[in-house]
Amino acid sequence: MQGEKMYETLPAENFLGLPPEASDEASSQVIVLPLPYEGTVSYGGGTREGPQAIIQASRQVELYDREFGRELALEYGVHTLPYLAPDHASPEATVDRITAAVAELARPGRLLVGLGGEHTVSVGVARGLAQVYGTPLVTVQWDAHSDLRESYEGSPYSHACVARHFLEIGPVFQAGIRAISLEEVDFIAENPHRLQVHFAEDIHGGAGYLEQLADFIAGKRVFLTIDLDGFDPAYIAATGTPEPNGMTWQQGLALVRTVVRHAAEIVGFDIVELAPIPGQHASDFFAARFTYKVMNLIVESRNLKPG
Ligand SMILES: [Mn+2]
Repeated sequence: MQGEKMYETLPAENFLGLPPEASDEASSQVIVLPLPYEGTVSYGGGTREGPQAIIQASRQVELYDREFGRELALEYGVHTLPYLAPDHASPEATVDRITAAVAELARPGRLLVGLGGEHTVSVGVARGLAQVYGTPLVTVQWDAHSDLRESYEGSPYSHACVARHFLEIGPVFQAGIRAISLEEVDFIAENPHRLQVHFAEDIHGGAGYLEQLADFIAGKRVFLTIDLDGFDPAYIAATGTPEPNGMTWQQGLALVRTVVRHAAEIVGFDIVELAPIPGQHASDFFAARFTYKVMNLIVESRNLKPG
């Protein structure tokens, strides 16, 4: 919008609280884009505070990753950008702004990480990545909700509709789902070739869904979108729409490991829907630590792959 700033202030700390030599823009392999947007939230509010809470909590995360035996972030570098200002004209205008920013920032060899914000921000992240890497771009969505409504509370850019937009750029694989409408169930039945939905009870029951995920993404470029309400409220209470019978840390990492192993490349990921609860740090810290772990898995696998 005219006269409105594209970016707001820099976060007080960068992600992980890294020293300048491990967080400068030129040499960092990972770039963090904070997206404090909250416009169509339907239940609990507060997602606009999500990026700040994740960055603040990330300062307490150990840089040493026991799986790899190294302080990985100091090797690959993580640059944190200023907060991208929402465009208050409409949700669509904000999505357009995020799309433009991501298209400018993403490039081969650099991992783009979005920190939401409500899930609507992911539409901009996915579109921006698709502009840089081309289509089809497969979306893997970790979520309690299918987000497949055509429109919700008057807006096709509601957080309840994001997966419809992911489908515009490629097939979609969803896992952890446990809250869904009749309209969405019908839509899933009508779109078996480009949409796979795996429900929480099937994953808890040990169904072999990771093999189906591996097949779905084999050799493809992937955008990974992690709605924190995919996890159980016991671990992440601070989301706008918490749903019982959710997923564990280990189940989340199993999904990420499968994508890392079988996709051609994860070109970007985002972590969305944290709505921090003052005085309760556990959700913020879980989000920060999971974000760092996903970064480590993706960057390490990239640096191991030839070419
Ligand atoms: Mn959700």
